Amino acid sequence: MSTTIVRAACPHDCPDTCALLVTVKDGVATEVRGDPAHPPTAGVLCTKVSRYTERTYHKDRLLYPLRRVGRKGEGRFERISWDEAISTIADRLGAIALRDPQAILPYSYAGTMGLVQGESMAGRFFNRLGASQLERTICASAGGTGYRYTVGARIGTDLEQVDHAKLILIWGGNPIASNLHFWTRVQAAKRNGARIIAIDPYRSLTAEKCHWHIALLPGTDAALALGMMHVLAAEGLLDHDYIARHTLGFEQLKERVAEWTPQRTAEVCGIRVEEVQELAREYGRVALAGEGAMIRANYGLQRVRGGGMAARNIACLPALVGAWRHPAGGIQMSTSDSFPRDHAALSRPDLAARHGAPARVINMSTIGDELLKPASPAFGPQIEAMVVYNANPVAVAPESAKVAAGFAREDLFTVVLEHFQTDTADYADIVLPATTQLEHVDVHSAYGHVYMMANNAAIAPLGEAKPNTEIFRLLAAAMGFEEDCFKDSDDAIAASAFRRDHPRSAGYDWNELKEKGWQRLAMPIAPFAEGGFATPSGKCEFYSEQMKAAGLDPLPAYTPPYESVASNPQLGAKYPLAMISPPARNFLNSSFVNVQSLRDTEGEPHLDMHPADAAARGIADGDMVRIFNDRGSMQARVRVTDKARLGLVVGLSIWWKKFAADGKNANEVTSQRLTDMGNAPTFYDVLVQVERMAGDAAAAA
Ligand SMILES: Nc1nc2c(c(=O)[nH]1)N[C@H]1C(S)=C(S)[C@@H](COP(=O)(O)OP(=O)(O)OC[C@H]3O[C@@H](n4cnc5c(=O)[nH]c(N)nc54)[C@H](O)[C@@H]3O)O[C@H]1N2
Ligand SMILES: Nc1nc2c(c(=O)[nH]1)N[C@H]1C(S)=C(S)[C@@H](COP(=O)(O)OP(=O)(O)OC[C@H]3O[C@@H](n4cnc5c(=O)[nH]c(N)nc54)[C@H](O)[C@@H]3O)O[C@H]1N2
Ligand SMILES: [Mo]
Repeated sequence: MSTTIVRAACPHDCPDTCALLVTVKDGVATEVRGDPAHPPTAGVLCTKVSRYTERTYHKDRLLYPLRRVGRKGEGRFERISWDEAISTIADRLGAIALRDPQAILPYSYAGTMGLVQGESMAGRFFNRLGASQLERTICASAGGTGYRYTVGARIGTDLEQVDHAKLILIWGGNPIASNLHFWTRVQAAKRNGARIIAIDPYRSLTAEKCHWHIALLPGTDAALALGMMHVLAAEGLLDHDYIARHTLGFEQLKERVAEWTPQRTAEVCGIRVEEVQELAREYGRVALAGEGAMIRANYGLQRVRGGGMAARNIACLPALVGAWRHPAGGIQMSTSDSFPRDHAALSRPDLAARHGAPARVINMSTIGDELLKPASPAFGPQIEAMVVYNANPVAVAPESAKVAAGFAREDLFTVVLEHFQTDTADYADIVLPATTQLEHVDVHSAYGHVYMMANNAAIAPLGEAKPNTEIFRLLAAAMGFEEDCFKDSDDAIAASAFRRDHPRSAGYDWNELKEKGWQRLAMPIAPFAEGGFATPSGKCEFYSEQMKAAGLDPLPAYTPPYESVASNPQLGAKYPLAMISPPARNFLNSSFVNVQSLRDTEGEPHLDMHPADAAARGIADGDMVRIFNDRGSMQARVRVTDKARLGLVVGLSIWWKKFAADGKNANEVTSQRLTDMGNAPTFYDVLVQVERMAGDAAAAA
């Protein structure tokens, strides 16, 4: 009997990117623990990942290549050999590529965040093929763009400093569910006397545990930040020295925020005037006292029409009050740009050059519309083939009826690389079984801390599963791609992932990282204490020439949602309830929904609804309801609760459609309209109506 401990990294789309210790007994992974020595992980894992072996050894794991025998979406498949699968795919893609390779589209996101199993070999393959490029906007590109315009790069407050903060604004985030290791630090800060404030339309698990919860209307965060800046400027709560040395456009900003009186702000945000004033004063006071005033700006505030501007406005706040001076001050939205990743080496964009003009770009967030477009001079060729990996678009992409209709096209050839028979895999022509993190090698950056992370393979692949890299190697060989890079091993790719010539990752050595498991980048603990922003001016840009050039307002502004009762009264008369569908604690986007113990904890699709909104519709706690708008409908069981503010309904997500009674989820009602910046989706910019389903009695469950 042999027992070993293997160093690994959590691959999931979460800011925490934990260091794992995997216990392997006689070739079987028996336990996954958090590494106590890794400062961000500190020996703790979330419920989902502490049960990782349950997912890896799940009875429904895909273990063999499959060919569809039923209708698209029906989910009937038969086993085929790898040889047959690869030659079928190579023949189909090859024939399409002869006409126009841009009729082929890869579709992937962050099922694994690994740099090797993500965009390395797959990127090389599609670049060499000349396929359409996918614009990967589904999560973070609105806020990322707004933040970059202002601060220059997605760099922010160091997670390990949070314990020392005296004030923490948790703005549009629910860290107990989605950023657990940040929450642990918030608890430490709280014990040291910090005050914690949640800014969220919903009393989330996190908001419930904060000292103060400001329940603004969805999509109004940009206005709240403008109102805060108004108060700071009007009451002289400003760090004039920091402003003079490290910011650009203060005079114009002052003029702009003068319009945003607390009264106007409160009205737009649906909160009290005193809430605007108190929030600004407390923030200014703590920062100007030289104590840590930190903002954790998260994703909840970006998924609306004005999401980019909201992130930008909030990113202006720390510079106004000099909060960046303190290591536990400033703002963290993402630490992603801290990492000197070598994209050119990983995915080899140079391989596309042989095709002449750059390939067209297709936005993943409008995949429903894109799949339904015919060929045209403006669009180019119709999409004839899709290769999906690390993603589940039929469940997660907006306006799902159109997405499903697109995937159901008989003339579309679809390949899905997966661990499980997801809603998307049901539409595949060929399903290929992929390995999980315990079965392959990878290297990771993170977006909530600043450590490079190694993942060693703990066990042999289950069944006939193969790593994504190996699948694209086989496809490349079958299609006659002869470049040497298609023979690189996963270790060779990992060795090229970070730049050795960059001061933050100087001397990066993959073999050393594999052995140690993790390595901190050479990042300062207070990145902008002395300015040095990554913008064109080197300052925090209250006024942005880049935004002006992009046709945007160069100053902080407020863009109302597409769909709100205030911004669209006509639509609001028909569909008076704002709906948001943020992550459920026990799911990770749509991953883990099929792990029985985790699904049992979530129960079934729910809709949280304010008592007055429920009463007005004759809805009682436990009733089944239909949630609908012009795009579609879904069913859920109501929880009557004042966690949802009046006029708001909340459906924690993202359910697999096939586990819902009606085969639908929240994305039936979301729209494909895009944000002001970054071409991102507007998942939380949705109006619906809710009605009790006829014949349904409460307590049916
Ligand atoms: N357990 C778990 N963890 C996850 C994920 C998961 O699915 N499950 N997903 C991962 C991924 S991909 C991401 S992007 C992150 C997302 O995690 P977060 O950054 O926490 O973002 P969301 O979960 O989208 O929303 C967080 C909160 O924002 C609130 N919110 C909604 N609309 C608004 C608004 O207009 N303004 C404000 N201020 N708040 C609003 C919601 O009510 C919710 O409580 O988490 C990651 N971690
Ligand atoms: N209504 C609503 N919709 C949303 C959101 C919301 O809050 N509300 N959130 C949005 C956000 S923030 C995001 S990031 C997206 C997430 O959307 P996706 O990135 O599509 O995330 P998942 O749904 O978790 O699907 C990832 C899939 O990748 C597979 N996978 C994991 N590892 C591997 C691997 O190594 N190889 C292969 N081949 N497959 C692998 C998993 O089994 C899983 O099925 O969803 C978005 N959709
Ligand atoms: Mo995300």
